[in-house]
Amino acid sequence: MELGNDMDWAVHVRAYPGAPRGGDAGIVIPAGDDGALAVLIDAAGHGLAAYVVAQKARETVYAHPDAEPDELLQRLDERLRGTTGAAVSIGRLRGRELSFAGVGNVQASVSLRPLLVRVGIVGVRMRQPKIVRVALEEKAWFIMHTDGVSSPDALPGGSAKTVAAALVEKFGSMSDDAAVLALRWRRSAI
Ligand SMILES: [Mn+2]
Repeated sequence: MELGNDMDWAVHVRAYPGAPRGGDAGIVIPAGDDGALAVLIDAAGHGLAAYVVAQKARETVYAHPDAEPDELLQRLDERLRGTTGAAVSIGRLRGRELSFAGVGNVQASVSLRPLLVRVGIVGVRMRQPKIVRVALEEKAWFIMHTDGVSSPDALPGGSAKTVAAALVEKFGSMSDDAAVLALRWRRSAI
């Protein structure tokens, strides 16, 4: 399977209006030509305090770019102990296979079909994360969004950058940080 650089992805974050920084953070780390790690973080609260927690989470993700979603959640749970914690959802893409796990209220979907996230707060109270495996077909969108964005009932056309920005604009709350991560394969494997 040759997917090359045909992954299209973007993260769009809008901090709580008036706050220069917030607790929502999205990360995509490409893995070779046919995969990626995608993480969306919503640290509890907003503003600078939440930003500091999100930065700790971000460092942990970059320190373990090859980790599976459940293992990475465990590492984040350890790293965020003593903080107010975060909701975190993680997708590991290998070719067409997407492995997903999430704890807390960062929702995820493939083609608008929700993926299961577990109740909890990473760093505060977390049960063993559960991996869900689904296929990510050509042009199908893997979308994650924080709870400052309500679940979309339809997806706009266009690139990942356009889609992520449009979802924050249309479904984002003005009383919380709002973030969307959008990722898809642009075309079929050769
Ligand atoms: Mn939030």
